[in-house]
Amino acid sequence: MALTKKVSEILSWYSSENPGTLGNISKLLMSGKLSGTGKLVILPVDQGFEHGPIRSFTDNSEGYDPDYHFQLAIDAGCNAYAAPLGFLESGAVKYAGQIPLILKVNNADSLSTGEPCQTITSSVSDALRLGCVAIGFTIYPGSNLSGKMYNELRNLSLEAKSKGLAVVVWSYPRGGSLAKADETAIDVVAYAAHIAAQMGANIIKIKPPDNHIYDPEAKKVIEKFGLKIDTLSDRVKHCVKSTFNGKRIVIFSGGPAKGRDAVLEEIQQVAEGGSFGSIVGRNSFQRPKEEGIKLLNEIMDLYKK
Ligand code: FBP
Repeated sequence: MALTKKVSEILSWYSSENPGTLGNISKLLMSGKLSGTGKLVILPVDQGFEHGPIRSFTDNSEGYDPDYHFQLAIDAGCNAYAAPLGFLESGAVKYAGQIPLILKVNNADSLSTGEPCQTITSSVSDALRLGCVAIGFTIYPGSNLSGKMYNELRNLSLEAKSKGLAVVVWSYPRGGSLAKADETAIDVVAYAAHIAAQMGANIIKIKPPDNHIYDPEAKKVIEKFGLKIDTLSDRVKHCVKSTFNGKRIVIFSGGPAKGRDAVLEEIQQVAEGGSFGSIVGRNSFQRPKEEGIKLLNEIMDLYKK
């Protein structure tokens, strides 16, 4: 399929990558209902691992079935489906070739306590065997164990890219001296996005930031230069700028389930701020299927404007 001008422009920002990795980034950008627009809507379903099955799948119990999520992502026309090893293994043969897959190669559960950290749960070989276009990896900037995660990301990225895969990084600040409210502070989220870009992420996934500022030194700079952080769209603009002045694909997560209007209002602002898309899990698979598809399509429409 011929690439659109927009997708070619985006790929030009990744010119140090090999043809395999570039091809896989382009597969992500050229699939689903947003194909060719330079925007992405991805379905992530790792919440069963991260939050447990009761919290994740009881609202819509069809979600206990791994096939459900493959079919939801395909029927909704998402650019890709991201999940841990077990869910992908379960449907990779049945749905082979129907939607780009991202293997989430590290995970954390909600049962353990202590400093937040993710553990490697699958490999680059698994991703290749399952026909994935990318590995997905979470880092927790701020955690006292962030160095361990950065180091693992560095090694897995090197291997994934050398084998032609793309790398998607979930960059979620937490742990260390960060209080819960600091995890989405504008300076912290922008910093986390920048770290992921510096680590070579091809696609960066962050949470929508709020107007709280964590670091007093950053606050001084924000005030001195009158950086606009009042609206969500201002803050998204700042995060996009923080990822190499918009030359990295940065997308925003959906968060806990909320009403349709609240989801669309938030994503409208995220889109206005120049986001390259959204990654929406609970807000899609915790609704009845038709409603989930409708909402995902309404989200895609916001990115088509
Ligand atoms: P949601 O749209 O459900 O928020 O999914 C996005 C996501 O990044 C998932 O991939 C992940 O399981 C979840 O958020 C983690 O959220 P948290 O780290 O806040 O528990």
